[in-house]
Amino acid sequence: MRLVLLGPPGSGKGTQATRLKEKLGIAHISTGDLLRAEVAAGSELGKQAKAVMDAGNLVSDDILLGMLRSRLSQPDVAKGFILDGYPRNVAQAEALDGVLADIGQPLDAVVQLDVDADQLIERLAGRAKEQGRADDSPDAVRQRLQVYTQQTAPVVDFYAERGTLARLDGIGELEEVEARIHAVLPKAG
Ligand code: B4P
Repeated sequence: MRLVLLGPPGSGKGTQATRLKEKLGIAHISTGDLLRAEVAAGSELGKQAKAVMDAGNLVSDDILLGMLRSRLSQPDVAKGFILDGYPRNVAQAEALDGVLADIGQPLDAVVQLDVDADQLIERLAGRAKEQGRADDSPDAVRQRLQVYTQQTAPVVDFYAERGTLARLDGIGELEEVEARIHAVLPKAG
């Protein structure tokens, strides 16, 4: 299974990808986690990315594409993967097509988690209290939502036009949202 999870910040992409990874036995590739690992390691890339992320903006497409290519070349990806947080603009969606064509691993499904802005703001405020992530501050969240509307929402149309998109209600108990995702995934075999 090769799956892309789309949705605004706080829609539960990371939360659901973690659950699906266990059930489906496939790799979970979160570009947010990859970037945070670079920041934590204090690498040059991490230093460049930190200020951009903390302000709620997107890190450059070139950096992301390099990270993605390298992650997709690892052996665990052969069993399948859930891509969480990528693509975040149409240029990234087009780049992803190219990378997946190169490795002969086209997507099986694209799932969009729909959650309204009030609920997103509430969830991210909750996480800000629990985890203190700099990009969950009210200013950064406002910016992330704006970036989503301007740059990431067109990615939903990109996949809808190809007929590969399933749009789901991302509000509800974690188990309910997960069941909705399983229901739209193509059955193996
Ligand atoms: P991400 O790490 O992708 O952050 P996110 O959009 O906030 O996460 P997600 O939607 O996964 O929310 P989660 O499940 O955690 O990106 C962070 C930053 O990295 C970006 O702003 C950008 O700067 C950079 N970046 C990443 N990818 C990039 C790319 N491709 N290009 C450029 N830059 C990139 O859930 C959030 C909260 O909601 C949690 O507290 C969770 O417990 C709660 N929650 C989840 N499901 C719930 C439910 N059903 N009910 C109630 N609460 C729920």
